[in-house]
Amino acid sequence: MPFELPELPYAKDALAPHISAMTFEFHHGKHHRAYVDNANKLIEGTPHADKTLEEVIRAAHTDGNTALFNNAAQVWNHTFFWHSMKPNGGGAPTGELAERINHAFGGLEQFKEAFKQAGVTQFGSGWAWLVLDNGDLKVTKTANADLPLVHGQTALLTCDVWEHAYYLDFQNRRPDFLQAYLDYLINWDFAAENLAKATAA
Ligand code: MN3
Repeated sequence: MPFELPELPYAKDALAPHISAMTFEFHHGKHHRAYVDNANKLIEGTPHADKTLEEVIRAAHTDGNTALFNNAAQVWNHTFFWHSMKPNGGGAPTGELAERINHAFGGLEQFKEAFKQAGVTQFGSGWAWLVLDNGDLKVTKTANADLPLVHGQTALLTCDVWEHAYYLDFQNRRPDFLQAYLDYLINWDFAAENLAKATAA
């Protein structure tokens, strides 16, 4: 079954003024769609055609199939990124996630600083992540399409720091984009769901 471009989990103007409808028109409508279309072209008629997206990502990584890995991983990364944000996001985590954030980073403000630093210092294109790694929460960054799935980690949240993610709204000010993500957009409910799934397994 070919992969499909998932709908955004909110209206494309729902995260304005931080992320504009225009950004979503390009980022979801053009960039994300292109990754879906390219991945589908690369799996058509191959043994990958019947695999899940995660299976394709792992296989392409193992096989060193860079074109397929990049496109399939970017399909996954973008879907995960849309859910990592919500209208009226931000605020603070609660419950077990809040306890784990405090334990791992010393507090919410320290987490936000570490996450922002990861995003700002990712040279060129990539992603900042909150992950579960061997039972511990960590902030990481990856280049280009790389993702926690192939590093034995479970992703809890991500922010896209490719220029196409923020240039229309923030121009070159990547730190301001990351600050807006952390203060107004971050979806702690999604992170808590991902943590619950990972720790129940
Ligand atoms: Mn992107």
